[in-house]
Amino acid sequence: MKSRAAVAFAPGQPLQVVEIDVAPPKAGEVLVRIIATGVCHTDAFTLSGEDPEGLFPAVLGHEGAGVVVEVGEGVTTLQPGDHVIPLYTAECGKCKFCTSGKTNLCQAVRATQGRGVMPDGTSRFSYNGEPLYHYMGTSTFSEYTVLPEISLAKINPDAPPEKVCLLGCGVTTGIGAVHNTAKVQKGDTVAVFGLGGIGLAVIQGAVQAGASRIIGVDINPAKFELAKSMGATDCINPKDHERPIQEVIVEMTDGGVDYSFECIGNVEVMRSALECCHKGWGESIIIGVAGAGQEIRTRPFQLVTGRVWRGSAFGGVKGRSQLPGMVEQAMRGEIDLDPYITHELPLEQINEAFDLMHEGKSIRTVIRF
Ligand code: NAD
Ligand code: AHE
Ligand code: ZN
Ligand code: ZN
Repeated sequence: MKSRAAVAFAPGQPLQVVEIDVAPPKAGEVLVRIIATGVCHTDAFTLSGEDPEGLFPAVLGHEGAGVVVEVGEGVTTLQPGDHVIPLYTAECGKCKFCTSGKTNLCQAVRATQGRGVMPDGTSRFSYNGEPLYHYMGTSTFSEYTVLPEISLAKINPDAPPEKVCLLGCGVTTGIGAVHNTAKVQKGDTVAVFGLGGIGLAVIQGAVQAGASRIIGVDINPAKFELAKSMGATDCINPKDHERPIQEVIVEMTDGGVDYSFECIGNVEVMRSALECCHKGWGESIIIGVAGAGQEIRTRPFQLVTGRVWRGSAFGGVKGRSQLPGMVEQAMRGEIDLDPYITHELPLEQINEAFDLMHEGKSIRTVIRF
């Protein structure tokens, strides 16, 4: 079938909105009509050419919501008409990872996903007869996309797709990192580096957890007002200080925070985030994604003296079993999605969403098909 899609033909170039061909779902696969998709910094990261797994030409996008159109042979848990959120972290329920009880990082389709193809090694997308790569197993920048059954969470059909699409990545990642990865408790102190969609979701999660102090850090002071309205108790700009920002935070908090979160993808900031943690127990969670060849560093003494470095993908959330419940939370108002949506655009203007992000003017632009 034909589908309107924003295609990344080459790194560093704007997307091109064209009509592509989408092949029907094979066994175990599902054809989905995407209703809305957010644009996450990770899409921009891959488009920039910095992603070691980046492939071109590809249909990017991984923060969507839509409706099942057709199911392939053997699909039992979904049927046409079901409302779904695509999952870049699948949940097969059977692999060593799914059954470990220790991680959400299902590996059932991860290898082929990273190679831009479906589990059988082929693509369902083509343009002028040439195959296009899938992206993160989701490719939500296409009106029609094909996913493995295990990469779809079935959600309440009354949930508004143009809002709950943000649970496909950003909001779930931030809130989940607070509850599942850090396990922030009432009274804990928190520092959040980067006040974009992910950082704001960390703030929302920290408020839910009852954190006593939430320090937002960003080099763009235009982000402070929204961060404060969502629950940041303090906002600081590293550019306003001559000392390293970790020293400022350690002084503000009588020795450092209980938990910090890096929501930027900057390896220097990752160091600051670790080193602003309290001696003996402070934990720093890396959420930001850094480019090819980048490495983190600190003095090992930082770890010897009790600070902990962790990472979090999709907030540690198991998509098929836990995301539908988060959609219900959003419908009850326990997760507020409205503050994140600063802009809405049609697919034809998707490049403006990337511009707004790079200019620091948006939190999330939601693209409607
Ligand atoms: P964003 O662009 O909306 O926000 C990033 C923020 O960081 C901006 O407010 C920017 O001003 C700020 N910033 C940039 N450089 C800074 C610096 N040196 N010091 C302080 N602040 C700085 O991005 P986003 O969509 O919120 O994504 C944030 C990061 O999280 C990206 O790296 C993205 O790839 C990653 N991410 C990871 C996961 C995961 O599962 N681990 C999920 C989603 C996004
Ligand atoms: N492809 C990159 C890594 C990208 C990455 O870390 N992705 C996050 C999700 S970002 C969503 O906005 C993630 O879930 N990682 C775990 C995984 O299995 O990909 C690289 O460095 O190669
Ligand atoms: Zn994302
Ligand atoms: Zn699995």
